[in-house]
Amino acid sequence: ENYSYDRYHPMGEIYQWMSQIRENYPEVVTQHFLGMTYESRPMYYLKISQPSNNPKKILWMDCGIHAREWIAPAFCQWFVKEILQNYKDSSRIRRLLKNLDFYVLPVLNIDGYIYTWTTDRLWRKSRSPHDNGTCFGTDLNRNFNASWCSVGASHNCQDLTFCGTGPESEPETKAVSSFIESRKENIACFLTMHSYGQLILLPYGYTENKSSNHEELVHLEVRGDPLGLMIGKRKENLLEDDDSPFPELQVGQKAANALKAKHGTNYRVGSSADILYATSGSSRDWARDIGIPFSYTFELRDNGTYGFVLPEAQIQATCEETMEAVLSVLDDVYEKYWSASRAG
Ligand code: 0X9
Ligand code: ZN
Repeated sequence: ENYSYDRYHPMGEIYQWMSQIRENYPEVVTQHFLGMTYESRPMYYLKISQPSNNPKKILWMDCGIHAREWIAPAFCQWFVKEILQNYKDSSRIRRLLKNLDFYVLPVLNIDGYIYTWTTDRLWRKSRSPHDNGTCFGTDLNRNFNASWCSVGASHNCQDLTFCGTGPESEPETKAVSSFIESRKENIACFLTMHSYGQLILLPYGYTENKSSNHEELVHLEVRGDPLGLMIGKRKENLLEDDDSPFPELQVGQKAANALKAKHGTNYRVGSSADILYATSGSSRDWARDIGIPFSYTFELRDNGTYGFVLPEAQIQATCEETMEAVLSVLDDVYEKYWSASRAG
């Protein structure tokens, strides 16, 4: 109720916030255990769900895979708050919740996040020990099973981009990937929130040579399309207009426009390898590889003035504009899956 969403919060307060939210909104929110961190802390996600007769899809959103990117967990909490405060009155949010359940993991890298509060504000990785305890931490966004440790990642534990001892070697990665894998047929949208850089990034980071549109089609064909909504449409798009930008790009660009309309903040949109740098083992590429259609990495404010240490005075505006972008993506996900097939 009186939680300050324009402040950063230590992990203990975020755990309390989750309990409070679930108690305040029992009819829409449930809290679920996902797994344990290396240091044996429980990982929970919140599920926001409304009863509906429609076959629902899932939005997955995680924040704080990188410990020092504090604005990301702040956004996950903001997002949950906004949805809960508005779902009764906002027809836009009601429409989304009729068709989508929201799964929100506010802090993925809990051990690292705590370490940034207690010891080293700029810590990035997890906290598992390696090389006989001489160095610590895996970059969890290099630890997924997507062209693991091939580019933009390191086998040396001293490095910021240490990929771990194998794909999914870290318990935090494993917890997320097992869960996503078990629900993948139903996940329509995968969003992973980072900072900084003001970017909306789409697959791929590990190669410049894979067209996401064609890949998506292949995956949908392989795994089937139980609702019968995607394959035909995508094929049609591809045949009719095959030099148009990929839908992921259009959807991302529209989201960046919606974001900018709020406070004037400029974002760039593109594939990771094209507009940022090559990375392997990222969660977003992995999500795409297992067939999740709308997969994005968001890099929130700023552009380097404060970097990871974004002042609390910017939390509200950052979250407000990011909310616009995320809702824009979700509106498009809704359009792709439901509205055309239902005549409005
Ligand atoms: O390097 C990263 O993991 C992300 N940047 S950050 O400054 N937040 O660490 C970018 C990840 C982009 N995603 C992929 N390349 N897959
Ligand atoms: Zn990051």
